[in-house]
Amino acid sequence: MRSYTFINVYFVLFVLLTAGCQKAPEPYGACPTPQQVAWQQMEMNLFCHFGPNTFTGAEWGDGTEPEDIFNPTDLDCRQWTATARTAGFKGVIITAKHHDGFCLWPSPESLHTVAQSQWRNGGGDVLRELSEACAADGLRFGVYISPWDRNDPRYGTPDYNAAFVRTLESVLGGTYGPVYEQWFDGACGEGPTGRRQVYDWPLFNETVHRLQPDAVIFSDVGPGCRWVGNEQGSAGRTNWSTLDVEGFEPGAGSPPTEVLNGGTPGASHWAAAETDVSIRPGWFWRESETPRVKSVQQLLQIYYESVGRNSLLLLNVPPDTRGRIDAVDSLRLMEFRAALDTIFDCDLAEGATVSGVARGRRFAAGNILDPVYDRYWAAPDGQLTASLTMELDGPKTFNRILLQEYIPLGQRIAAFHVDILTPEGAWQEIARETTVGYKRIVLTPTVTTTAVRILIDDALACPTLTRAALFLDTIYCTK
Ligand code: FUL
Repeated sequence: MRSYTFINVYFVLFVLLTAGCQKAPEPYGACPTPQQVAWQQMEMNLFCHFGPNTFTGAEWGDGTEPEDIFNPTDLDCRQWTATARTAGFKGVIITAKHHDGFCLWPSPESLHTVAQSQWRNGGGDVLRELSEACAADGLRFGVYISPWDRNDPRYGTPDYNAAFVRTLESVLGGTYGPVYEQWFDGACGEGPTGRRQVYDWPLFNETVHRLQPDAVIFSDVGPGCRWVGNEQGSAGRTNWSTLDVEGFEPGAGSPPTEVLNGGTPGASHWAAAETDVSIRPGWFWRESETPRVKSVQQLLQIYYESVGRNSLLLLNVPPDTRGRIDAVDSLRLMEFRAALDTIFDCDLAEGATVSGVARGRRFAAGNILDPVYDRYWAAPDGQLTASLTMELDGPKTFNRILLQEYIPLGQRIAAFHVDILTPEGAWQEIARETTVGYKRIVLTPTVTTTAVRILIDDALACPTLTRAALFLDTIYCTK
């Protein structure tokens, strides 16, 4: 009788202890909202610079361009979205209003819009056509609306901020459906003697959140996501999604570009980096630049240095004067897609056996092979280092290691390295890096091995990993 009682007590204790370990780790520090997680999972989006500059060849129009200059001869937004979808993009962001102030929709707040142009006798609306095309092709729709306005006579006066809010309202108020991202450009080229506008950023952000609660707001400093600090397509090799935003604002008041490039570990605000870069030398289409559309090699490098470095890629592919994506650009996008599919279609870690200390069965090491994002490995509380060994399903040859943290619980890993097993049975280091974040793709020499060891050397809290995969890239030359 007594021994039964003991057995019961031990059993209950055992169940309680294991149940305790099965609890997910507490979130660490600043964490993304569900909207920010969904945004990061989009990975690649299309940027479309389109407006009077498409017709004048300027990069920054001065706002005096006659409205009639905007006259696409054959606008077809379904051609943009079909191209984007086939290339693997999940959303499209259009320059609804660039710095020249011209509105691609009939904004009631301006007399410098499609409504004043000869295009479709003033009856056209690019935002309507694009938002409908996005919905039809299963893409999310986003807008760039420049605060700097070289046409609006109110710019530089107290009236401008309220006018800009009404401009936002006419785009975000519902006419064009859900908007997944609002892009606020911090650029202003007025110079020291130009008009000076003190922007009411809190009011602008509140307006976006009020009308589009799910929209992620881009600016140099967020609040939704941040500029990566350059227009070359390169996020920091160390790249934290957290950023210290206290005392900073978009434009001249933003943190130094190196900080934007790498984020701030453990900072109190989540604003992952977005890498915006153009497929052409300029942001707008120009016939003379068609021979300089980026090569597949350049696009792969950008992919590795953006998506592969915990950033979202916003690739600009500007429509031409017809209002279509140039055949050279769309062909290049298809080649880029084909290259990505060739490289990433075959995960060489599939079929591996993974071992390593976990915080319980629910968070077992083997979860890193499961592509379901919400199934992840996690270390026990207080453990800031870890070692996960993957015994591969036979000898495998690879040169790319893909790792993903489970970011809803925060970004934790601060340093890691990767070893492979040599034929002599020793471990040999092939990569040493710092951050992982939502997605990290490490480029290594081409190696053949039967086992891989991921060693987490430092973390801000007990680490998580939701994915580890191995690939062989025979297309992108690192030399
Ligand atoms: C910059 C702008 O000044 C460029 O014209 C372009 O729109 C780029 C994406 O952002 O700040």
